[in-house]
Amino acid sequence: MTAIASSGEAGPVRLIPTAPVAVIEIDNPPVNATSQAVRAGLLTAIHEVDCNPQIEAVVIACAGRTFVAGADIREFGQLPREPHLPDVIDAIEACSKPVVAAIHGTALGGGCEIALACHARVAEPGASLGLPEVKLGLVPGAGGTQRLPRLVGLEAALDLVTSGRIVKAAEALRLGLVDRLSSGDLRQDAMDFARELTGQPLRRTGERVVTALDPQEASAKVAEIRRKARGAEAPAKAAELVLSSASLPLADGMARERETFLELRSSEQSAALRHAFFAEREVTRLPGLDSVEPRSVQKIGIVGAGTMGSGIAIAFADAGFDVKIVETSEQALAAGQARIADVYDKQVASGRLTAAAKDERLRAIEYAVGTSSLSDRDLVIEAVFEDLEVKRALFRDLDAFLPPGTILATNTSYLDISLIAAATSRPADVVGLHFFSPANVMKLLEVVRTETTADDVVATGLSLAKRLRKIPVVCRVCDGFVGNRILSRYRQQAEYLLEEGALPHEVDAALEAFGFPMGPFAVSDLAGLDIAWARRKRLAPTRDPRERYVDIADRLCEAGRFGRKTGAGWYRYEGGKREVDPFVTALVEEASKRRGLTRRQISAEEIQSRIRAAIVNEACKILDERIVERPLDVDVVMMHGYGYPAWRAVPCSKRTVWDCSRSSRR
Ligand code: T1G
Repeated sequence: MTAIASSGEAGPVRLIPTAPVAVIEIDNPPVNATSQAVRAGLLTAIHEVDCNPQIEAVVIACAGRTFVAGADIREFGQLPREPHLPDVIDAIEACSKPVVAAIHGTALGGGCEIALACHARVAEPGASLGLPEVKLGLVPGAGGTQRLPRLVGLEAALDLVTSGRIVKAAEALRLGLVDRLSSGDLRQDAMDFARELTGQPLRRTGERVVTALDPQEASAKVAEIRRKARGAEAPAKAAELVLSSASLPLADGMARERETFLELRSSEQSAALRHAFFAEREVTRLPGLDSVEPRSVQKIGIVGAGTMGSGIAIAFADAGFDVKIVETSEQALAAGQARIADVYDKQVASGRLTAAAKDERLRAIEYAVGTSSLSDRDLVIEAVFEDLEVKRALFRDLDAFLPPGTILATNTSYLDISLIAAATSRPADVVGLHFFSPANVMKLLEVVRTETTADDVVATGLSLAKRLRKIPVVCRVCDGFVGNRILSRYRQQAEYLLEEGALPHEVDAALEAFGFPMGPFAVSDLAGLDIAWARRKRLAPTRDPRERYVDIADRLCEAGRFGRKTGAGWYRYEGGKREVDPFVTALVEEASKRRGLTRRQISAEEIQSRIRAAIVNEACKILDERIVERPLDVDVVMMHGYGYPAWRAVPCSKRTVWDCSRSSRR
């Protein structure tokens, strides 16, 4: 084997010159990203193939776990170094001999673009492909917006490029993105296919023609993409580039694409999204825990089959754990079992789950009345009524019979876990695992450690999160931990704005324009106002009388308006449609009068900057109190717990803090 190097020594690309079909193998762990060395090695190898008369065709394959998963994102902050990926990819397409891509794992971004430039593509059935650049605030920068429509047509290309959606091999085959699925030996199948193509006219993707969309249909699609992007720049720019593939020659389209890519790569939105990408991975590594072995956990016990308990049971069953969920009565247990079955039925009905998979998941969940059947569990998590004494009593009972080493976890949202742990003889085995509702959907998991929680228990929380395919954030005990603590400040500022002149739908609209999926008042109506009301009433005796307290939500609850579930809350819901309610407007105006405030028009910009400042201010206090180790911990909580738009420069990024300090000086 000849190791092809970019600079004389063995590099990450080697040419295996087996005749008549050679293999170019990329080996650049962990995901074969197209670093400068890979690009240089690829270019050298493809030229070698072109010049070697013994080689009649070539396969591009990757070692390790995946085909090329994209350009090396870590290089984006540096000066671009030649050879640039578009040039390497053009050389692949221009090769005088058939080039076939052998795809396993995830061919993403630049990896998908390499595959697009090959003359054919073979994929393993378990492989997936996509152009997720918009999720990094970019557009494909090496021909994706021009070659994908030439293979799959404009409609499919618009969907994939502007959403960043990743498709499995079967769908890729249906779309024409992949030519064949491998029945066994991927490389051999690709080499056989390359051999078949020898001597035939080469199928260069760039030479294909794209059928244009009707101009009205095209502009309607771009408008819809822009609306869905809620201020993110990349999707609409990507749409324009994809549409241009129907009217521009390849070289012109590529030039325009490259210009847009370079412009976005230096944008603040892309810098924020790249920070978010690496933060989501860095957050799973806690300083001081990297050498700590997590405990072995397979059998999970869940106490409480309500909304949270059922969601947690589904999350663990989906991840392949053995689950036993218990309640205090047959009736409550049956209600939980029905709730779980309903979730799976909906997934089967929507095609997201097969009936066989549903049955397998349901078989993984056992049900029982009472806690005594949990004695064989490796970890027991409670999701019972949010009351400290109820939880302390439960942990005291569990502690009496659970074997040593079993972890006791609480799903409490607010309560002091140290006090719950103190009710047991094993405080080191007690940890918070705070799921966000719906627990089987939301990615965020707050792993809450007390001063006595053992390191290996915290490490177990991190390991469980990975198996659950969730994103963990380790934090210490305080009221509301990270997410709910910031959320209460966010909501408090939103209610101050009501007293000063804004209305609920104006605050919601401003924050949805900022990029949140839903404003705070609409979210409250969805979650139910009664839950927070119960907490406010519990905390009332200890509330600081000096702190400005807005009682509008209390008055809504006193009027029986708990949100969607009662047909009215901050809004009125006629047939499920959210409508502004004059009753609420009157309540808000009356609150201003009681506060002695003259209402004023408040702009969306003021609403956005005050809410952002409230979030950042509380985040800084959390960091100052060492509730979390790093600013990125807060960023990840806000993104994955509350839908904070990552492209806006997440709460604790330098840019946000600077913006907030500047706006507070105005
Ligand atoms: N560049 C650099 N490092 C990367 C990387 C990338 N593209 N992708 C992953 N890593 C690192 C990651 O930080 C982690 O490192 C390790 O690999 C494992 O990743 C020109 C411009 C491929 C589905 O957006 O979606 O191509 O933390 O923990 O869960 O048009 O990684 O161990 O030190 O995520 O198995 C487009 C991004 C780039 C794909 C694997 N490509 N990556 O998931 O492992 S822009 C992407 C992923 C581009 C072109 C444009 C996932 C994965 P560490 P991981 P995983």
